Amino acid sequence: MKSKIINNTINYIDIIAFIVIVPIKLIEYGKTLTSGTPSIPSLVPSIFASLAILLSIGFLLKNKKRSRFLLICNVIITIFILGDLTYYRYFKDIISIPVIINGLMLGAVKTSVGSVFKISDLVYVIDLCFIIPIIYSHKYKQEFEIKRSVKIAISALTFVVSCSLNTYYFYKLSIEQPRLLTTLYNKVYVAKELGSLNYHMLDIFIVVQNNIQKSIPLSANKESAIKTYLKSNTSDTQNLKNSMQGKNLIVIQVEALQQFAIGSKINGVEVTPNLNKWLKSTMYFNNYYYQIASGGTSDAEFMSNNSLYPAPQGAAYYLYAGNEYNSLPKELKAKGYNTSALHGYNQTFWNRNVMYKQLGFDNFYSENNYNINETVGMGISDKSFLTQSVDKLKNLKQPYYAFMITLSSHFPYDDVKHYGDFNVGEYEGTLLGNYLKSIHYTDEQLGMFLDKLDKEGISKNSVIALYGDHYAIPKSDIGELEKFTGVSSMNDYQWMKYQKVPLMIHLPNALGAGVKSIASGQMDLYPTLANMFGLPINDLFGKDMLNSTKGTVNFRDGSFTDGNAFYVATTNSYFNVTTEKKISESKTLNEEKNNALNQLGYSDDILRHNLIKKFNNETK
Ligand code: GP9
Ligand code: MN
Repeated sequence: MKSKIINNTINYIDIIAFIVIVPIKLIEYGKTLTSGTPSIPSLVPSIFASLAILLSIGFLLKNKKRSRFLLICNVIITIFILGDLTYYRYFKDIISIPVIINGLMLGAVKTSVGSVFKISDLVYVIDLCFIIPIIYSHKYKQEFEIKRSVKIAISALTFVVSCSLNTYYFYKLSIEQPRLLTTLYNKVYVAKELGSLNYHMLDIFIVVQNNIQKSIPLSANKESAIKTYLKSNTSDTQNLKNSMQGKNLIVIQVEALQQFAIGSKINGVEVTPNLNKWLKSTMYFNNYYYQIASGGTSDAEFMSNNSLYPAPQGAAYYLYAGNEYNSLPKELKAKGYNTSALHGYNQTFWNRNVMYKQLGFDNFYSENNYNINETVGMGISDKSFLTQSVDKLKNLKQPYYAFMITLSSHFPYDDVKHYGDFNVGEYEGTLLGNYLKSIHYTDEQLGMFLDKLDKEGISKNSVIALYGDHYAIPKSDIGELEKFTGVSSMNDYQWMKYQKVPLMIHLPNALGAGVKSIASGQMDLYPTLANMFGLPINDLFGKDMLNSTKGTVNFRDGSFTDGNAFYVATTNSYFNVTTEKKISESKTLNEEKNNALNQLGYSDDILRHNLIKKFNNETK
């Protein structure tokens, strides 16, 4: 009797694992995405419903075949979980098929991804270590046989019930957040509400659908809606119009430089003394947000040079490197500028070698063109990069546009021995402490670089813009940011508030210097510069920050701010920016939310259908 029970338990170990262990894994994973507070009422039933669909298919198979089928499902789910967790810690997003397709890029960030992979994640594979040998060594001896017709009936019933339940949760989410499921603009929220399995199935479905969509021409109505929007997004400008024509343009994109580092002190010592000093003679945009998606640094570059939104999944630098753009370098080039990109790293990283050509950069000074005589963190030190860059700038034919990207302050900021002796006091040994050390180091090198530009007489004939590319502290380390800022238990808005990056624009003779607090983001850099340099404002989604009264910033996940209210898409909640408290959705806010989604959709269509090329051909 006892051996019969054991035998039957082993016979059905796969089903037991699928009903008990796999749901536990998915719920635990869901908790990580939501910092411990998953939306249990929808997540748990969604998980069971999606698993039940697989179970109902498996149930039709016999013993060994069923065991192996469910085991393969378990293995695939586990791979998704491990991939998602690792990816989430670094990118604050969940992995999607386009990202896997662009996996080569991930190969290049191995060190970063490696540093966010936790050994404790291996707990997710413990069950497999037991189940695999059991299933493969077990001799299936049937103690009782369920009739085929009964099997089919149970299977069909489970399938229908679980499909209906799943459909209900998908429907509920589609009502609560329209367009979320069709665009997947907020992947974390989908996984949080519907579970990882449903999210990945949806992702696969969307990839297939996207490829089909790409091959279907855009409707004339949609195309004209896009044109109408783009036309309406240009306005007559007064302030500084054409004022910088013929001047050089130097844009410095600083790795992970966040707003909260600027002006802050530790034990009375400034974290960024050089930038603090420099910003007194610059226009300082202190309400400027990064708007990147999963393309990280490349998205920041993409937006700053094109004023288009990043791709909803993957990186535009990979997915749309073959498109035509009316980019900043291309328009400056048309005005006789020499255009150069400078970044002392592997030229293929983020597909830059391909994309820079496409964007209209004449030269790309990469790792191959620098003497890698000193490395800090991920590659060439900012000190070496910036020092060698001054010499390169001196030799460029004027007027020029030089687009520079720094590297030393790259996550995980663990090359502390090279960052110098900045004392971070109580933050010593923490991620935030190490980050501040790295930024202090980069600030020192930037100070040296800016001084050299002054001494060489470059500054007086150039516009110099400097901004941070994206966040520095992953959400999983929110506690450290709370401690540093003194804001305990940050709400969703407060977290977003700390996602600002500084933008400083220095004009010759410190023209226009002062703090500008208009709500703005990386989309807005190009239109602002275009006005000063007398460039055409064609097909841009951003605004000229110096000639706009109202600032709106739309984020890739559908969040937005109009300067007064802030909508956080991940939790579908609105906040008053002044009181930092939750508010309810008004008609105007609902319209603004839809406008944001419309703009994201228009930009996506432009990328998907290479519309700028089409628009350019039409106006030729
Ligand atoms: C490397 C650098 C890093 O070239 O730009 O990109 P990131 O990992 O920050 O997206
Ligand atoms: Mn970066």
